[in-house]
Amino acid sequence: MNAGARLATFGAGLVVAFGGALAASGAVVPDSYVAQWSEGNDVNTHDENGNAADQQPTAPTFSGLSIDADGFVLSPVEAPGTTGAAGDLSFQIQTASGEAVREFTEAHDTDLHLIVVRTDGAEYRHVHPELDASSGTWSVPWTWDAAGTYRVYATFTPGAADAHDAASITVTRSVDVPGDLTLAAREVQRATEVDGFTVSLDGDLTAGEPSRLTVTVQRGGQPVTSLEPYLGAFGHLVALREGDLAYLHVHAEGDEPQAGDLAGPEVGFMAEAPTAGRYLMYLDFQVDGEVHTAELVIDAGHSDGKPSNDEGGH
Ligand SMILES: [Cu+2]
Repeated sequence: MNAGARLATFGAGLVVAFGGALAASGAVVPDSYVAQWSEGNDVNTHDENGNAADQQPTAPTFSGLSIDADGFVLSPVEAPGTTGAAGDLSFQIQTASGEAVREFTEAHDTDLHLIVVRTDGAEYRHVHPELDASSGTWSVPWTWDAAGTYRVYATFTPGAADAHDAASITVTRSVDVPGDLTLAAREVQRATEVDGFTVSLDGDLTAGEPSRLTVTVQRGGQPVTSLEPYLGAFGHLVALREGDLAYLHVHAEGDEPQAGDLAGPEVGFMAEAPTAGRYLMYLDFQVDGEVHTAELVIDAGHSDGKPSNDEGGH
């Protein structure tokens, strides 16, 4: 699945539409949520009622740069050795002394989120492996479609189910897949097409500040109002910093939807870019029971008011 290669690039004119689109969206962010962001809290630590856990006021707004975090380690990743070979991708979350962790806490409808992306930002996948509780090994059926060096991110919350004030943890490793390689250049892309949907992104990332982003989903020129809940929100947005692929925490706005709720065409997110520069964004959204992934690229500007480079390109 290399959606990036066949995606049409739309004009940068959408950039300036942000103010109006936001006003029209009617998206509401609870004041408390904004306050938490202003204080620099990692809102990933919220419990199931959306209340932020009172901890880690200085937590960084990104992670996913290390094989270990908070005493948990991503084991070496087992996967097919070549492209096209069917097999499993498997790994363990281990303690620092190498013991497999077997207890996890559900977050966003699952115990562990696995993101796999090639280092150029192509070949993105977001899957939910299954845990063999007896061995502590997570696995998911796997076939590499293309050669390259991949970053594997596991995001999870360790501990028993009542540990709802625990922060989620992201650990990462690189996996090499041999073969002929064509790397993709990642240019700014504010809108894209995937599976017949047009997905556009309004809003600007500003280094060091919470930034509101609005995603709009259309099909055949018509707004899509039948977005279904997916992973505890009406869309799941992952942002990676180009250059080191640091993993940003992005949070959907609003209360967690209930089964049967529908939304759209706009979904709001809060994100904080630690630095200026380019960010690779991946939106998973669900319509009619099917999950689609839109790939978008935006630049974060400086907090001194300098605009991002989005309009000029590189
Ligand atoms: Cu996930």
